[in-house]
Amino acid sequence: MSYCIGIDLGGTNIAAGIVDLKEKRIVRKSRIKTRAPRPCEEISEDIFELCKKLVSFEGMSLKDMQWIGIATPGIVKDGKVIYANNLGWQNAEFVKIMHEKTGLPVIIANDANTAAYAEAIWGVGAESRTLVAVTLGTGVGGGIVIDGRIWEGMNGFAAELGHITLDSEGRICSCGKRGCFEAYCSATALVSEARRVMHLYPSSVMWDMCGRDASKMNGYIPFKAYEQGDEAATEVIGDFIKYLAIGISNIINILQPDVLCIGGGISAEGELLMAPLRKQIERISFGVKEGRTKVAAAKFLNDAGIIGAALLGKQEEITKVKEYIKTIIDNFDIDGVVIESHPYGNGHINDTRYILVKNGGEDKEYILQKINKNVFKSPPALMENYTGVTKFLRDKIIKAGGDPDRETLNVIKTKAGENYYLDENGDYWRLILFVKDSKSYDLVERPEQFYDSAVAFGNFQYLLRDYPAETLNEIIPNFHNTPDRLRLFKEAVAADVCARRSEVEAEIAFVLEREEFAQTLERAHREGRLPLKVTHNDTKLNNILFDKYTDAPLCVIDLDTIMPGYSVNDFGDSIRFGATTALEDEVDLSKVNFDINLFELYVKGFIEGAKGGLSEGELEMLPIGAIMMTYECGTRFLTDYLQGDTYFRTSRKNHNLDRARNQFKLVRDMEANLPKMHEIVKKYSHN
Ligand code: ADP
Ligand code: GN1
Ligand code: MG
Repeated sequence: MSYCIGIDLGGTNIAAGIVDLKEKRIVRKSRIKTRAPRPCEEISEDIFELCKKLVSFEGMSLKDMQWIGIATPGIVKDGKVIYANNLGWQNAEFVKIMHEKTGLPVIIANDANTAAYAEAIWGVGAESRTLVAVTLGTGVGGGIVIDGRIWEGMNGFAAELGHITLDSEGRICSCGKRGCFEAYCSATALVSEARRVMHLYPSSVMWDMCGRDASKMNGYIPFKAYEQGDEAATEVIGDFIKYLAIGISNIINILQPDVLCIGGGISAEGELLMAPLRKQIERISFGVKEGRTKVAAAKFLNDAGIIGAALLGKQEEITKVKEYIKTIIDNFDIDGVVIESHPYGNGHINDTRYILVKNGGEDKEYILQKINKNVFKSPPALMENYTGVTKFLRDKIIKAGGDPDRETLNVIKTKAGENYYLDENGDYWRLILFVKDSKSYDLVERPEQFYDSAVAFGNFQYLLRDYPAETLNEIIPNFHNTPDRLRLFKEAVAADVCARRSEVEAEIAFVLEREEFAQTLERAHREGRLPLKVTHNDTKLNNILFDKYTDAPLCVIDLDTIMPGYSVNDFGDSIRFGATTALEDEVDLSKVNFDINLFELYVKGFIEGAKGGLSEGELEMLPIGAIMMTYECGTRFLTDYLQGDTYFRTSRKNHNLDRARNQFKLVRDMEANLPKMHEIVKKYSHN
């Protein structure tokens, strides 16, 4: 059961949504008028009715919901709304009343805090420890999230960031004080400043933009006019950004959060606002180049309230998981205490977490992974390969004078001397060193990056050329045996366990039309034209780490599937994921195109990296490898879709289907480009 309800209670409207926590989406939402001020009991009754209606529309009942989370205006403490001016509430027992009506766990939080929580858990702060959100709306709201929990302060008044003072003799604020952040940086303040300044500039384009009627001014017009170079707007926006930078720098100087998120309608201005803002913040806040707070626009606009409210119930769960992770780490042979852990990366298979351990004054970073038992039937056999290969690489890297802690993965042993830990639930965990100052990419950002990754993967294969292949366990039999994948696909189509077949007849036909093609590499192998080598078998771009600062390629990771395989498949898997103009799960297929220039760069890099290790036959079959891996991966996504999404991690409805369609679009593109691909490979094969 992965559903819960999120309520966004506002002074004007009450919005409610059923949220699917697994697929990370709002399943259905609805809205009624608040008609405030009214007593808590009355408004609660309306919310209760709204919730009942909402679930019945989806053919469910309240019992199917895990909890109800509510974002409310006002000051919140211990389940009570201490004070909410626009609702007319004082010391309202909101949680108690709602719980009595619904029988469900009810969690409430202040609305700005809730919006911050949405960003901290699913939004721009999803992989960070601390997030501060500043919401620029009618007022300036604030929210602070630390270690997966909202920081309310000892009395519930924390994070009222709109009322930090920027100028004690400045503009009057709605709270009665002078010079509050809110009096300079709310949308309201922006609009009234634009009106004031506009009157000093009769020729400003803002006049036309608001139909010569100053009362029609809104928060977007000054930005639009600023973009056009309008003098009055430049003055207004200049001041706005100046004060925003001061307010934010004050917050950064106190907390140094990982992420400072800017929300509210104005955040929709994107880089027009963010670029100059970041520059000024860098100038006036404390910090060093390598470790600055990330200042980012919010991910959720209108739905932040519902989503954040729904996520409130996760606070307890997140705390529990963090505690459990500490007990897992205790079993590994390291010193110090875990001070931070959170989900990390975009892998589709394992549960990957970032771990920060403090030992005295020293910080150490690790990656903890729960090995996917559904995918890997024998984690101990897998870990035998994993440690064998990493030791082998470590020795070679040391001999070559490299940095073995950053150029390969390093497995930390358990206190019992094992290379994995088996917990009481039967789950297998491994701890590896976090490659310091590294990051991975899901899409090529600079073409050279793709070339670098090609050299790295080519070289990886070269380094393993003398690895004793006979000592490797076969982790997933027939992993890249495309005809066998086709067999499993046909079984899934015939079984059609989720009754999804009829929606995907076109995709099924696409796969079957290429049944003959699917045999190509296996046939070449049988005929002695394609040798088995020690290969990586999962060579997508996000399985390489780059230096966070210099962007130099560092380390090939995700060594779970190292097995005997075909070099052309390692080549091909990189192409399917990287030589494209869109992410692997992009839904808009007009954005998904095979990029022949990236293909060329990869060919060049891979051949160089392999240092002459590729035979004539292998070189010739590189383009086929690219089409084969794309076709095979698309087929695997479609198989998983038909089987009910049990293999690849999904985070939305139809995720696997979207991925399959995306891959098939690339297959078509590559097929059309096959002669050109062959030419390119020829060009680099003779060097
Ligand atoms: P999966 O099999 O689920 O893809 P990976 O082993 O590839 O799991 O890990 C998922 C992500 O975690 C990677 O794409 C990478 O971003 C990050 N990651 C994994 N190992 C490390 C490491 N040692 N140091 C830094 N980041 C890592
Ligand atoms: C999986 O583990 P990850 O996310 O790096 C999968 C690959 C697929 C890939 C598709 C063990 O890779 O085979 O090509 O997703 N890994 C396994 O993105 O099945
Ligand atoms: Mg991976």
